Amino acid sequence: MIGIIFGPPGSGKGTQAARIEREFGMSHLSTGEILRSEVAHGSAVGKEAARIMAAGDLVPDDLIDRIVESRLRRTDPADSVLLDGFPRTIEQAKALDAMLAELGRSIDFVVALDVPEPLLVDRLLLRAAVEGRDDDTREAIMERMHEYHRRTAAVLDHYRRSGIPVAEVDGVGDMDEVFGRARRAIERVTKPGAAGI
Ligand code: B4P
Repeated sequence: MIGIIFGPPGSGKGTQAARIEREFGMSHLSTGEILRSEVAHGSAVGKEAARIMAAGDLVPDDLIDRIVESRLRRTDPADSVLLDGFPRTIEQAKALDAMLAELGRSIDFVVALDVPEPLLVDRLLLRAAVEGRDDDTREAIMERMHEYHRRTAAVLDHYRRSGIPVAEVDGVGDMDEVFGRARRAIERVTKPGAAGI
């Protein structure tokens, strides 16, 4: 099974992905986490990505596509994978379609978290105060929101047009409440005889 957790910055993708991973026995592949680890290790990829991420911009598609492709190729075909933070552009979505076609796999569901923008900004500013992430400054947050509307939001339509089940889940409420909604949406697809989400 291949799933995608989708949503704007601060919508709870990483938070919900950890819970979905445990509940459904999926491996979690977060491009944001991979990039932050490359930055922390000072690798060539990390050096290229650090400045872009701190400004709230998207790192180049070809770099991200290579990272995801190499991880997917190392995954056992029988393993379920949850993609978090990827794809973030139509180009990445098309690259993913090609990678999965080559591996004989396909996307089973997309869970899209819906949270109003003022709440997203509050959550990220709160995280800035706790964790001090380089891209959680007010300026970078506003740029991430802008990039989301400009380049990422259209990815959902790509999947709707492809006939892949897309579940829009209300991401407002406590983390367990949001997880309950996401879990029910995924179960509708993964349980035999389900009508889809
Ligand atoms: P990500 O790591 O994906 O960062 P994000 O969009 O902010 O999501 P994140 O998972 O961190 O936030 P979450 O909603 O879980 O990407 C970081 C950067 O990497 C990008 O800006 C970009 O530069 C680069 N990048 C990554 N993937 C890329 C790609 N494919 N292409 C190009 N560039 C890419 O949580 C946010 C906060 O809200 C947390 O503090 C959490 O505790 C809190 N929260 C979660 N759920 C909550 C709830 N229900 N109630 C209250 N608070 C909640």
